[in-house]
Amino acid sequence: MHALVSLNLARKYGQYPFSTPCNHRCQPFEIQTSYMKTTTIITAIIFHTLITYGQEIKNLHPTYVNVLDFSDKAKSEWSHRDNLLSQLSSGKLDWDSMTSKEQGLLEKYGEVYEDIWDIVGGGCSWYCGGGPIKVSASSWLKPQGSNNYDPKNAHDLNYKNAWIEGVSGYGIGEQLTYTFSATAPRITEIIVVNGYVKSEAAYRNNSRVKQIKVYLNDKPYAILNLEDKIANQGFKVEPIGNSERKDLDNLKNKPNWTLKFEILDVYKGLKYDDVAISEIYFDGLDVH
Ligand SMILES: [Ca+2]
Ligand SMILES: [Ca+2]
Repeated sequence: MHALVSLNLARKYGQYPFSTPCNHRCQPFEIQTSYMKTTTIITAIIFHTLITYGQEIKNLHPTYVNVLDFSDKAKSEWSHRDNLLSQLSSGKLDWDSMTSKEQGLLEKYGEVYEDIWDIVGGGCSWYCGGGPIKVSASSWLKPQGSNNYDPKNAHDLNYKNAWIEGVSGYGIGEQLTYTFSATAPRITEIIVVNGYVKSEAAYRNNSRVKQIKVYLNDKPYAILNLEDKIANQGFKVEPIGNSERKDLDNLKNKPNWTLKFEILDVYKGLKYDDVAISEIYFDGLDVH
């Protein structure tokens, strides 16, 4: 009697001997097998995703951080430089009659830069070979007085004007997109001027970017980790762009390519949740 009860209980709870032909009583074992298969598949997917993600996306820190000086003292020196250059060009002054301090000033600031806000200057640069044909953004702040915060400000080669995202909160997920023609020279360095650098107060009161995710043709490419400084922050990258450049006709027929910069994390401003980027610009190959 006891043995029969045990067998019935075993049947009821799915512990039927494996050698017995399968029927509906086998279901608990099938469910267990199915569960194991599902777990194995999910684990494989997660593992694959981690490997793929790890291979595709680089976590980059700046290879240099060159601090910028927009203080009143620096502005006064630039103004003195402008005055000296104007006297030199009009013949009122020559190099030998300048004091060593004046000569030092001209050597420090050069003559290719238009003013203190000029990023690239009129000399030879990667921009002689072109640059992005368009800069767009997912949002931007409405103009305030004579200031605007349009996406083009992120690439006007001028430190004074900034792009500021226009959504409420800290703009996580907001994006800037740079479009390049197929013939654009290749990029080996992305340089970011973080925050609204036109003044110390504008920088501190507005928010800055801590991490930017870069997409190449909409595919994740790298994460840039930015320092909280008024500076040019340079990130070296493997050449981005078209490398087959000898056949110009063929190159021209290739599609445009894009670099997208997405805000991932921020340094919070003292007053505003407006996140600013004064400039993202480039250096690279294929020029001269
Ligand atoms: Ca700018
Ligand atoms: Ca905002």
